[in-house]
Amino acid sequence: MSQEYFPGIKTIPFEGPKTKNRLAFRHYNADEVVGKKKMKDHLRFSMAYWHAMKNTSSDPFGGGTRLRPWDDGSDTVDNAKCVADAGFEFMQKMGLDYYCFHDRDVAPELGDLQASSDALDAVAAHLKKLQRQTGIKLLWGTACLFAHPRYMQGAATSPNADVYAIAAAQVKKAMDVTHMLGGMGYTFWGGREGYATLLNTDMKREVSNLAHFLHMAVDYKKKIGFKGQFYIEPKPREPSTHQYDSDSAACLNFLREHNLLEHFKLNIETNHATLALHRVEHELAVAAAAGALGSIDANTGDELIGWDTDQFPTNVYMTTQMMLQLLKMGGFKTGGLNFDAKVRRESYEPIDLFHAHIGGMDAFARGLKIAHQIIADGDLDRLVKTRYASFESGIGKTITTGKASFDSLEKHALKLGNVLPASGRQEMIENLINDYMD
Ligand code: XUL
Ligand code: CO
Repeated sequence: MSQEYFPGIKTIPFEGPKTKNRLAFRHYNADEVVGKKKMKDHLRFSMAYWHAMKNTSSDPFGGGTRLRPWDDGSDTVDNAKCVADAGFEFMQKMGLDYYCFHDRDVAPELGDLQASSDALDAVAAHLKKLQRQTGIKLLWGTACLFAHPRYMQGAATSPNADVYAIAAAQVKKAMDVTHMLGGMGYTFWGGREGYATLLNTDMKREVSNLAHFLHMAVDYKKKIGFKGQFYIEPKPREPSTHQYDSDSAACLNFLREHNLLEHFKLNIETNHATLALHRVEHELAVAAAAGALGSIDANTGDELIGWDTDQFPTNVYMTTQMMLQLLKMGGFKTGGLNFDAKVRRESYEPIDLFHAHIGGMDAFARGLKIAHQIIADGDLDRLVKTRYASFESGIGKTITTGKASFDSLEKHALKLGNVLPASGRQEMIENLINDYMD
């Protein structure tokens, strides 16, 4: 890393909530211990290569606006290495310990598969060197199976077997590179694995082909000895009308039906949850209940726009609810908080990347501290426990332990008068949570 791509910006320090310095953390103090772990080990922040380094901020109505002095726009290995240098400088200055990439973010897609794979190998060797120099690790890798025109009708759900084969070869290579870089995971996001209209779609065949694809990935993982975690990232639509991996519940059902559940966990993204008309904490809770909450793509949507706007998360109420789910399941094992988020098109200067990540990291640090305090105090937990207390003994326990029958329940019910559950106390509980938000 010879050239400095972010001159004038030093490593972002922790200065506490009273600081006036906009290039400082107010809440994220990497080495501060919360509960039993350091903040950085709870949160495991990651840079999304595609948004931080490659995104130009173009939108459907206009071209890119971003200033990216590290990228000359050429499809060369040399240029890709400059982008990597800038990425590692950025991560070091931000204190981001992990990163995630698509194969085509880090290296150019060239005229044919072999040339693209060779370019990827060349850049991967450079990434390995940068990882060694900085200690930054690869949280997960993935393959871009949605940008090239060949994938216009899907990759592992394409109606064309040759396209399917090229997708498989691309994933094979991306897995090799992820493995070589010591990646802790590998993500499958079904960018176009869905349909535009059912009229031309054999859904049963497409879903079954997708399952075969993932089984082949599991086989290949074993073959090369890759120990990282496989993730599926749910998203209901956009760009497709309907995606097969539409939400946590749909993904879990698909994985179970096709005997894949033991090999996969979910990578939950906030804005995808919103598009599925769920709150992110719902998606996290569904995944966690199945023992399949693996990683998080941290961002947020705009309630008024309704697209996958991938904004940086700043809402502490939301990060608190996310951290409550995460702490309750015992924290990340292989996963982390990957900022799959982009600065607004109007925020086009390199320094805006710093402001954006500082805001996201501070919002999650506050969410972590608040969630930890809520759990430590135990009031919320006690309220929930009390609400379900009737299942801990007597007739309730026979239900919980599977010993009840309609006959035994009828016998019990006939002895009861008019029964009502206790108040849900939603407002009181919301007030309780707000007490922590100062
Ligand atoms: C797209 C999205 C992807 C995945 C990786 O909405 O979230 O960037 O995270 O392919
Ligand atoms: Co994502």
